[in-house]
Amino acid sequence: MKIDAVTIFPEYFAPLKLSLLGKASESGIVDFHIHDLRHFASNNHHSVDDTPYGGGAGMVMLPQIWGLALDPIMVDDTDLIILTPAGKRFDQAMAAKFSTARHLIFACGRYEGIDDRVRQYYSSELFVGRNIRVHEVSIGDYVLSGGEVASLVMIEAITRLLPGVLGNPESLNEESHNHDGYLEYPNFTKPSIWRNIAVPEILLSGNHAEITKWRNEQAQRRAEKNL
Ligand code: JF5
Repeated sequence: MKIDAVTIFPEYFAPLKLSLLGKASESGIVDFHIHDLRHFASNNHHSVDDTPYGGGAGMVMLPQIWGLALDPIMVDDTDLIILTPAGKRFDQAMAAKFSTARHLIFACGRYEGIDDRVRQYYSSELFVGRNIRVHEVSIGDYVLSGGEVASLVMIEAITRLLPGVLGNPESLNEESHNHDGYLEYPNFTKPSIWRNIAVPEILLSGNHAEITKWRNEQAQRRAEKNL
């Protein structure tokens, strides 16, 4: 999978070199390219934004600059992801869907966001015919200062699903352990008593049928929020 990100702060993407993502990149499973939007700014001040038509607070990112940045990387069969608090909520199902994509582009807005004509332009029939899809995505109901951290969240959730990235792929798919991608029962390890708190007896019993039953009950309680 190829992943491009366009940003005025390329340094935000330094963590892509670390841990699981770093290894996935070194092994060629994923190919990251981070682009500095400011390189496409042409005036003396290298401006990437201007005041909003219709008035109001803040600044809006210039469509011409985004067009120059996106045109050369917008190949056939691409999913362009625009991060915005107003987008469709990112969840595990969306991560699974994007993990089957060939090419993702993350457009990281700052200020009040990107001129909406960028979304409109790359959503047009011409691009639909080239298998280019545009998605406005939110990682949650809060406002960040830019799309960079939201992109990192999505990149981590998506790339860990790629074949060969996780050491133990069984932990991804085991139905009884998997509820939207995370464990919902409480976990314990050594020592069996820590600061006078004991691990539940059942987990030390070796009775795997009873352990599975107990874990399912715990997961159920947590799902019902009467923890
Ligand atoms: C952003 C305008 C983009 O704040 C976010 C965000 C919140 N949830 N998901 C994404 O993105 C940055 C802020 C303002 C455009």
